This record gives sequence, C-alpha cells and structure tokens, in this order.
Amino acid sequence: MTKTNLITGFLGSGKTTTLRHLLAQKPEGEKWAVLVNEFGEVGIDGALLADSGAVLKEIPGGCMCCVNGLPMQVGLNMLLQQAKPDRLLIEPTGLGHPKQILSLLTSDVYKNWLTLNATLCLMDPRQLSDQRVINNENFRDQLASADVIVANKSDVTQALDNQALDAWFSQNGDGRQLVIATQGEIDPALLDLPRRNIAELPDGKHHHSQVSARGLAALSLPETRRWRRALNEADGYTSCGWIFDADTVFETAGILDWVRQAPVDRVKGLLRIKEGTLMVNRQGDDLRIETKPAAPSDSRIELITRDKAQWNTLQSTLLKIRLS
Ligand SMILES: Nc1nc2c(ncn2[C@@H]2O[C@H](COP(=O)(O)OP(=O)(O)O)[C@@H](O)[C@H]2O)c(=O)[nH]1
Ligand SMILES: [Mg+2]
Repeated sequence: MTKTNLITGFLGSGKTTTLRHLLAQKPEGEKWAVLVNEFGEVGIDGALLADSGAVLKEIPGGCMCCVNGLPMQVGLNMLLQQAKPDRLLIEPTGLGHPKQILSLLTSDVYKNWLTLNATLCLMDPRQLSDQRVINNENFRDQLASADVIVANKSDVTQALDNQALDAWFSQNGDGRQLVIATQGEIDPALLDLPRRNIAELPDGKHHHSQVSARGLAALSLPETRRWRRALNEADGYTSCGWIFDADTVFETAGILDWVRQAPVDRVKGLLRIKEGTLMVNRQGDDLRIETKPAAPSDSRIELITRDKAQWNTLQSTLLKIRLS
C-alpha cells in the first residue's frame, strides 16, 4: 500500500516549494512518487521537482479530476503499478477541485493500492484580504476539505495578515491543526496523520472548458517551428504558455524584467540563458530565481491571470528578448 497525501492550496501558495522540502527529507531507501497537475498547458513544476529523487508524473493542461478523471487515473495507475512507491504526494492545480480528487482516491479502484492520509492545504494568509480569492469556490473548497492547514510565507505576512488568519481560523478551523511555515518547511511527520472524517462538501460548479485554444494563435505565424503557444481557460482564470526549441537562448536581464513586469498573477518558467538554465517562479510580488549551469532541453514559460491579459503584446516583447 502506498501512503498517499494530497497537497492542496491556491495558486502560488507554496505547494511545489513544500514538496521540494518534503522530498529533501525522504529517508534513504524509500521510494517516493509525485503526481503533479498544472493548470497551464506547458508544465513547469515537474522541472522544478526533477532533481528530487522521486518518481515524477506530470499532468499539465487543466484540472486532473475533469474529463471524467481519466488523465489522472492513467497517471495514477502508472505510478502505483509501475513504481510501487512507499509514498505518493499529489499536487493538484491551484484551481483544482479537491472533492472530486478525494472521491476518486477513496473509490474502490484504489482501496488495495493506497492509504489516503491527511490532506494538507497550503495558504498564503495575505490572500485572506483579497475578496476575489476568498470568494473563489476552489479556494474555499480546498481549505474546507483539508485535514491540516499550513499558513505558509510567514516571512512576508504582516500583523494584519496574521489577524486575518486568526479570525479565519477561529471561524473555520473546526478542530483542525494549523501549522505556520516559511518556504513550506513543514515536519514530514504531518504526512502520517490520518485523514479526518470530513463533512460532505457541496458539489462545486465544475465549469472547466473542455476545449482549450491549444496553440491556435501560433498557427498563423511563420516562426512556429521554433516555438508554440498554448492557452487554457477555466473558472475565470486564463493561462498562456510558450515552449521554445532547445536552441533558443534568452537575454538574462531582459527576461527577468519581463517576468517581473508581466501584469499577471502567476509566472513560472524554465529558460535557456547564456549561463545555462534560468528558473523563475513568481506569485504576485514573490519571485524566486534559480540557475543551473546545464542548458535545458527546451525553454518554457507560463503566465496565469484572472484578468484579461494582452497575450500578443506580452508575446511580442518575449520574442524580442531572444538572443538566438
Ligand atoms: N516569501 C516567500 N515566498 C514563498 C514561500 N513559499 C513559496 N514562496 C514563493 O511563492 C511562489 C509560488 O510558490 P510555489 O511553491 O511554486 O506555489 P504553488 O503554485 O502552490 O506550487 C514562488 O515564487 C515561491 O518561491 C515563503 O514561505 N515565503
Ligand atoms: Mg506548483
């Protein structure tokens, strides 16, 4: 039986950061697997987790519980049957539907394969002051279906955010454990906590568009052999991602400015620069930059926003930042 946890949380709350911390604590000799589902079509979290020593399966492009749960079931079956991991950590998209995922994981199909332990939900307490986030159904469902709430980013939260967290938790805590964390540095022992009996959640609206405008915009452009773009739209959010071929190199200062200034909620990317690989991960003003000397096998960057974005304007600036 594979001990399994869902690691949920809204866009940019720190799920992947937490996974990286947990994977770094993996006991020698144990086999861990990670199933990561991203809202964007392009898939970047996998690359951020690639050096972790875990067996990794990515499902990009929307919510893994949708389309009858098939993409998730295929990915999950492959991981459980081929890798037979001791532990499985699942990161759904920040816009995912935890109820549907939990019901799949607790269904008969998996009862001989996995033991579902506590669901951990990451949150950025600053989001409690953002009406559009707290009214978002996915945000609310994720917190409601969690067994442990992890208030992350304690290095950047202010007194007001902590008051908002206290107020929220006294109303919604419901006897659950609250963990305060920075950079997702939580105790791996939390993974062994059992799942609580959670109240039935109301069925969330489940309005994911089934047809995304995959690459349509790029088709008319003569340069498509060097890059393509893909859009996804669901639950009021849109993502736009670009993949460039292995020979494309970006100018470092220019791409960093573009990442900082793009008027969107979320930016994730893995890009070839002269010095090797640049990894960028931005939520609001939180920006993490990492570099590696080796060049990546392609360059990819993804933006997510709930407001209308000028994808074509952003794209033409992005294309100009290429050195080759
Ligand atoms: N300041 C600060 N930034 C954080 C913390 N945890 C994560 N981040 C940053 O928040 C952004 C989103 O993190 P990520 O783990 O990718 O979020 P995910 O979308 O939930 O997987 C990245 O820029 C992280 O470096 C934290 O505790 N403090
Ligand atoms: Mg992530």
